[in-house]
Amino acid sequence: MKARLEALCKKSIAECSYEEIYRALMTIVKEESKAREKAVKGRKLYYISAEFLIGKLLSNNLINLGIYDEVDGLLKESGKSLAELEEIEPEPSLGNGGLGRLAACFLDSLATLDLPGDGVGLMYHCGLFRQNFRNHCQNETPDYWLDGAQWAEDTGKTYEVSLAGKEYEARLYRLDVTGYDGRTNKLNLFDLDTVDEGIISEGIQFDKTEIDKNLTLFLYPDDSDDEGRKLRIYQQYLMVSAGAQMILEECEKRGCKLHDLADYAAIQINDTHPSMVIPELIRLLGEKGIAFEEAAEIVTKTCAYTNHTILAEALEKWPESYLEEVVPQLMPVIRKLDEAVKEKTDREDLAIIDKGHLVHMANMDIHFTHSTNGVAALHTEILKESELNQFYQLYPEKFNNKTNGITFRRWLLSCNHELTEYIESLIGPGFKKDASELKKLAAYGDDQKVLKRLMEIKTANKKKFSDWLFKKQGVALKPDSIFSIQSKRLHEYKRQQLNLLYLIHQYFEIKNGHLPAAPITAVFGAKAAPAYITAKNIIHALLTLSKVVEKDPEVSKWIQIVLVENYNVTAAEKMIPACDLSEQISLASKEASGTGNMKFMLNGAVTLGTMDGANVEIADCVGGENIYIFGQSSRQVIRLYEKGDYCAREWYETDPNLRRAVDFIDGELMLSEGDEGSLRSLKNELVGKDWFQTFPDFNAYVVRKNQAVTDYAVNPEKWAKMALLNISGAGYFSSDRTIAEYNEDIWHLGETEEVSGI
Ligand code: DL6
Repeated sequence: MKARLEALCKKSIAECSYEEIYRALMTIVKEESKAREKAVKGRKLYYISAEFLIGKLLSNNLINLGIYDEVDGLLKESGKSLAELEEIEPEPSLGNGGLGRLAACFLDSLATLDLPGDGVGLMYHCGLFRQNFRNHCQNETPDYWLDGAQWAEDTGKTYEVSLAGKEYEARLYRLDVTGYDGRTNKLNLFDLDTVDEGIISEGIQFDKTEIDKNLTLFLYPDDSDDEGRKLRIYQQYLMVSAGAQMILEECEKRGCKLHDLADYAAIQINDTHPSMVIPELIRLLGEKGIAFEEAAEIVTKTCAYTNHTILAEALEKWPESYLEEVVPQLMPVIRKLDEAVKEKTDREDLAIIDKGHLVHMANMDIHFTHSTNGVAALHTEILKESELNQFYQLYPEKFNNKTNGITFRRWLLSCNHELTEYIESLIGPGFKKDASELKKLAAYGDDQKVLKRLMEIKTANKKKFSDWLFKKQGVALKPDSIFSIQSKRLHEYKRQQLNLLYLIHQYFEIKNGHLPAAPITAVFGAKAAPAYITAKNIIHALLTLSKVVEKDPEVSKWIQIVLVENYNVTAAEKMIPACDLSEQISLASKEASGTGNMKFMLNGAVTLGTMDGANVEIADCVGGENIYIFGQSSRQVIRLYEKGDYCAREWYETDPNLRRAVDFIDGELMLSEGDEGSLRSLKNELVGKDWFQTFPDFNAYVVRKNQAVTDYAVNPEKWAKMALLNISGAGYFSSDRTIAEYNEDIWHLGETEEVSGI
């Protein structure tokens, strides 16, 4: 390895700059990955997704290729460090939240399990946006992560895509996805040569009508106006049309007669963003001479759909007129699909095109794919029993659950070396390939030496995170406090505002001499969608409160509130190993699954959560005594919505503690630091609506969280045992398990051959 590196750099490692070492290592990774490419026999998966939140690649690839330790040693010998090397690597900005990170974990697991499966998506030039805080507010600027670099391989291939009657050339870029001891698959990303970052002005504003220049600039461009909504359709169609052409071309090259497409390809539609792949494939098959009915059947056999949310506003519905304008070639197909459905049933809630001329993408997905899955047991039950019950009655055989998972390579082996080594010293290396082996750790539940070492590793990780944050934001943390972390997209249903109310409550308690059992460091990582005003108001309230607390010497001894700027995969890799208490406090029934909850437990944090999403299964795996559950059940919540008589104001008026916390939001102290309009509006939103029922869960949350803080402070052995049992109970949440289930029940992927090929 040393000779190889030095030959590439043409000098000794000690003399190389980090840039030179980085480039040389990426070349070695490329060569090693190439050697693991294999041809495919039978079905290959195409996972189409608007997001792939893959994170930095180098360390993960070195681990997957089995050369991490060697490279680490070589660098150390030459006075260099892999950690510093990582600093110069750009962080790909191709995703937003759990949905995109899940897609990245799935690619890793597919390659690790030696399954043929590629990703299909878009090459965004500026990602979502870069977040910074100014005047206690979120500010957005473009995330120029690509910075002109040739980051993925230009295949030289282009596909013609017709948008609003104009032809565009979608260029195909490819990135290797190398599994842990497995095969190499590809991530296929499309882009237009004409996209021009120069049209961005004032933060992340740009002319939404200049399609040739703006099409792949941003992920999820602002859709608060008609132009923005149409731009989403433009983007989605570019992705699915180029993707569908590529898939058909690859299959035909492998000898597929298109009548047998389903024997060669399985297409997983990740949420509704890629739904247009259904009519597009039917259209393309039609061009190749296959009649509509047969084409629809082939596509139904080939495609499967994953639902990631029950939030109605996130299930896309496009006005027929927008689709007519942007993709007129698809509308005849969509209308025929709709007619086929209407021949079967006259139920309005099953129609693809409703009476208001809205096209329901999820409805099209369920009718014209062979599988619809939810992403956690509770989520799937809710889909079957209520949200999609009308579909479940029609197609019970299509519905199935695939509880999400995470790749342990990135979320343990790569982000927490100390813990990984320690686990290996206790139970051997088997858990790296077979996550269920983590169960063996439970045998050490009463071993004081092991528990002590586990807590030492946690403290070391808290210090590391604190050093990293100090470098990045100039904020110093206290590693002897309890680190409670809530990191996820900012959304009212995830209830960062409940955490805010708790912290205000604690502020009053401390002022009144009721001190918490341990100092609390409350860490948040969250981006708010730029047009989501309430989410931005919550960020503002948290930042303002952080300042108010910091300025109060009495309170700041006990509480520190920190928002990590520009939360992304790299930040998550630092935060998660440092967490004591994992905040998973969504309103029960609203979080489809969550995957942060899994990453935290795997790294020895204890969950404080509602019975929502995968928290329910986490509770099953660790046992009720190793998790802090609170709040209304999903049944209670659903019933309350059905009755429609939830009145936040009544709770506010009858609970003095709650009222005191809510009134603080736009009280004198907060107004002395923050913006009156924003704070008032947040308070009014809560008292007047509180759509995600924070108030009914407030007291239970306070009690449970205080219990956790007390256990942490007063009974460290109990705490350490809980941490250990969380790690040992995490095996089920490996994405290897999830992918094996998808393959077994939905994809049935083909074998691969040891020949370098496709
Ligand atoms: O399935 C991945 C991820 C889940 O873990 C989250 O619970 C869920 O919110 C997320 N869904 C989305 C889709 N849109 N919304 N909202 O991001 O998927």
